[in-house]
Amino acid sequence: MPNTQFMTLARHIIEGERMHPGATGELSKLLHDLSLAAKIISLEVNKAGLVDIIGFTGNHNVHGEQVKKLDVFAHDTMIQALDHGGHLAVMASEESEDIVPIPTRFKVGKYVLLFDPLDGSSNIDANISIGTIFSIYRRVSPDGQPGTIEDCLQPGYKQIVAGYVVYGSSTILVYSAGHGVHGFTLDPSFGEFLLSHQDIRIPKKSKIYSINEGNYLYWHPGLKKYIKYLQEEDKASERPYSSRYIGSMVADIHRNLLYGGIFMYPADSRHPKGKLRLMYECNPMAFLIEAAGGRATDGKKRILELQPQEIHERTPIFIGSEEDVKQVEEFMAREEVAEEVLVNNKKS
Ligand code: FBP
Repeated sequence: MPNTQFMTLARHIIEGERMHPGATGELSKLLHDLSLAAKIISLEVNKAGLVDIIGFTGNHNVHGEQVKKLDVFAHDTMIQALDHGGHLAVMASEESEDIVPIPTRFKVGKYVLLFDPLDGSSNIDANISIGTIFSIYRRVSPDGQPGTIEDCLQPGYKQIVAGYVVYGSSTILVYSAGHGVHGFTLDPSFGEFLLSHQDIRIPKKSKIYSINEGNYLYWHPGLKKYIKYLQEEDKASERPYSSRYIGSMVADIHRNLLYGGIFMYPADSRHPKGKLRLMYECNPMAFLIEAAGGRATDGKKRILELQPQEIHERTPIFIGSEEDVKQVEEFMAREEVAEEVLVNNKKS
């Protein structure tokens, strides 16, 4: 890789495509359009306190949540930046109940884009980091035709690119096209994403856990034991761990990617499928974290191997430093065995 001092995102993508003989440059153009949308959203987020974009629209989205003005702005910006380039067959967004077809006046392409236009939106008004999450597949329906729901319901391991943009103290776009995970910081002085974090590797073991402990009462008994275990003192295993939870998945995952850590949004007795969405939150993050040497499961099964049934389906997720994710899986499995023995003993 040449001198990276002025490695722009555009150049990095084109250099990456050279590793794919037969690449047409379409993916580079698609990612370029996506980065343009990120720049526009970043500008609006940065001045959110000044313009009338804070607060609610008064409408509710497909999840029954109140929609924020910035959510709609981010959704519309993504659609407008990406619907006319001729690279996409179809899109799907957290803010749209159904798949988003490419307007018939534009050429359809061979890629499929799923995105969460503004993740962590409950934090917007408090000026806490929020983000955009994206996931790209190759279409499975015939070329030249409008894309279909089947194009959007592919298992995560079929992603060809995934990433996120975090709008925080600076705006950083992190992506992987399967060759490592790289971060680009937006230089607002000339509006370019420049390589700032090359080939990010997540530490195998960490000292940070991220989970909404307010839900403790409703958790799986094995998870309760695991969190108590992390809070005990033991120098050899570097416990107690530190608890860090921002409540914006993008911001929590970004921190854990750089420092190491385990992020968990489990199923619980109130939310049997957890809260986070498989297609445009968990799959792209799992693709990134695995590409950085980490692990991502639903407590048992690899997130990327889950076969999606619908666009907005939810899944429990345990993601981050490999050894930590394996450990929480062991705690929960042990509890289930104990539970089974208990039930069988009661029967006998
Ligand atoms: P949105 O995409 O609707 O913002 O929801 C997702 C999210 O905000 C995640 O970013 C975050 O990890 C989680 O919900 C926080 O949920 P909770 O407030 O229940 O801990």
